[in-house]
Amino acid sequence: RAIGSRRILVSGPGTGAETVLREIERACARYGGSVRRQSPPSGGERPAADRAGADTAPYDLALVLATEQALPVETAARADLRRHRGEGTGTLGEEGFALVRHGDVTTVLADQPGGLRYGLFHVVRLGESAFGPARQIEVHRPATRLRIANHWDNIDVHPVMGQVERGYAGGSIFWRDGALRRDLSRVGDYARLLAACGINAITVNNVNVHVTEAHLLTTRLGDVAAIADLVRPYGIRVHLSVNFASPVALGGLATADPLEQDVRAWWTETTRRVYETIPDFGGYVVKADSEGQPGPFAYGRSHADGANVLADALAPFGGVVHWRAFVYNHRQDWRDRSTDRARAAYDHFAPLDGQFRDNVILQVKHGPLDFQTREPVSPVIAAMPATRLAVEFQATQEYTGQQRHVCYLGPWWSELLRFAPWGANGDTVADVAANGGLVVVSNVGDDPFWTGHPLAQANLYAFGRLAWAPELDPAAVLDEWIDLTFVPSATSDPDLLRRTLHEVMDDSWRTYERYTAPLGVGFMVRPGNHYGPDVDGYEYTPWGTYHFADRDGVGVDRTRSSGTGFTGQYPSPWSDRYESLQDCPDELLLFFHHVPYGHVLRSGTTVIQHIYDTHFAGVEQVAETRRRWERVAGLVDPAVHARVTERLNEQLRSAQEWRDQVNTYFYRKSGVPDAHGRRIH
Ligand code: BDP
Repeated sequence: RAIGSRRILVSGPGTGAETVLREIERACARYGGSVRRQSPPSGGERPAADRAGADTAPYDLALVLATEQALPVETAARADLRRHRGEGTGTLGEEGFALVRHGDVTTVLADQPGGLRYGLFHVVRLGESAFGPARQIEVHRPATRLRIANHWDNIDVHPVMGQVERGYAGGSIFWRDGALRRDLSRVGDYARLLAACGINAITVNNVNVHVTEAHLLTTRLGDVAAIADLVRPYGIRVHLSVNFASPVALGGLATADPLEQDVRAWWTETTRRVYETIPDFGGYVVKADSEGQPGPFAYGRSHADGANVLADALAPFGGVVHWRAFVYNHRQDWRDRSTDRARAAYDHFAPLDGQFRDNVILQVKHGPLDFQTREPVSPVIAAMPATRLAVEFQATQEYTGQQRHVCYLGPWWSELLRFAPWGANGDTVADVAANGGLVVVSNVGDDPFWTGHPLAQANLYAFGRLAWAPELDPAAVLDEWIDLTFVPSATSDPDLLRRTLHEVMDDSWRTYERYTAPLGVGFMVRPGNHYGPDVDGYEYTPWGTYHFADRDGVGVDRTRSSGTGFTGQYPSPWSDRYESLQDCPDELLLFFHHVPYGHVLRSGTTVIQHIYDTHFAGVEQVAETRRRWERVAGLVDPAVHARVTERLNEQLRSAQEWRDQVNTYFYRKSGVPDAHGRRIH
């Protein structure tokens, strides 16, 4: 609408600019318009705008997207950018852009075509307001270089895990019936979608690399190349999860010992072939010595030895290894209180700081355990100043309702990214990840709504936006997503729709927390599929995930003074805050301390009463959410409304089940009745 019959100038080198042009054509077509392409005159003739002199105005331009070099005219926008650079802004880099509005022309300037693409998506987000009154120059650059979606997809359907491990959105968008899908149209759409969120890389197979998937590195490499071709126009690079034992499994060698010359040669040659086929290949992801995956421990080598071999093979081509820090003993003796799974990543990796090559990125889960609803930040993030670190988040809602429950994770991730491990004036988690990357386990599949629960799309969007700009307010990010997804202005009551979606989603992660495991204790889920409550399900297993509830109290003593010493893995001030029973944040109390049920929280309530109160409140909030959703029945696509309604019904059922099992369990253990006399079975 804002552009009408006026002109759009897109100017920049290569396929990057072509992608932007195509996006504009699609956008115009969507609103009933069309685009007549007009190439700049060639053969020594200078572009029309240039001949005419100083500004774009005579050409009736509404929107300009150009790399600075390729801008055919000297415009006010370029002058602004120059001035801005003079003030120390520096370059915009591969992906950054500047947005300026002068008179009635909106200009996106970039150094590289990638910046034009992100600039265009920014204009789309702004909508009509990008064409409003003049505005000051805005400069946008990603805070984090690598912003990656990991897919836990298998080519074959795994007998236990299915096709997408921990996938709640149908089958894989890449693989079907043991092969690359014939119809890959969704992959192209996915690339657009990722680029629009700000994500610039993907892995296309599970971190648990089974036999079929291991061959993606060699005999099935053509499949990876086909995916890379589809996502490249959107600036998305493809990485691959590889099996550490590939030299044996694929190369027929007798060993995968990283210090063996044959093994090094195998990785070098294999990697050279990968780059021959996919010149912009991103690199490898490795889960080693973890949950049954092979690794360097089998040969008495360290994880630095293991990672460096792969890194050396990738280095000549600019590739990186994401080496996962999720290494722990999953066969521990539950009777032995001295081992603590939370300690494992730090114990394994912190001593190796400084030993990794520059192109090794240690990929650390955000918490010390495993994507629970609430965990402290992993101490590894503050322990390895000489190592590039990437922080891993989980959009696929393994432990947060499996895309049957509404759980907008933006507020949680924002809190984690802003966390300052060295205290208020020190670097944040986002700062630490700037040079390594932020990784999200994708929640996308071949489901008609992409993510099973239509509202779970917001999590992928929020990850991309926060990875680009961690300082963004997650509620504002949600607003963007609502406007882009539901186009509220197209409905009869846009305010009601927007307000309702905020009411349903803003606090949904905390609501989920209220009716599930309390105060940071975690893992009260059903073993195996991890859905629904089973308070003692993991209590006597070898997985290292315990709550130690007995008749007197609950929680894991991870203090230095009397527990596992885990608090000592944090720098000051957090090591002392977590150590102290008085100062430890309530929401993490049971992660760090074993306390009696009568222990009074900082909030003034006892632990047992807090458990009862939050569980009753959580269920009421879900019931309220369902009522609110009914109000917008006429305002959204009926199919979306119906799917969300169906999920909310299940969420309410499940929340009641959680409430009843958790409350009853603690009532029976403690014998303490609810102070408000509510019925506990
Ligand atoms: C756990 C999942 C498991 C993954 C593992 C991992 O239950 O399926 O393989 O994490 O991240 O959360 O490697």
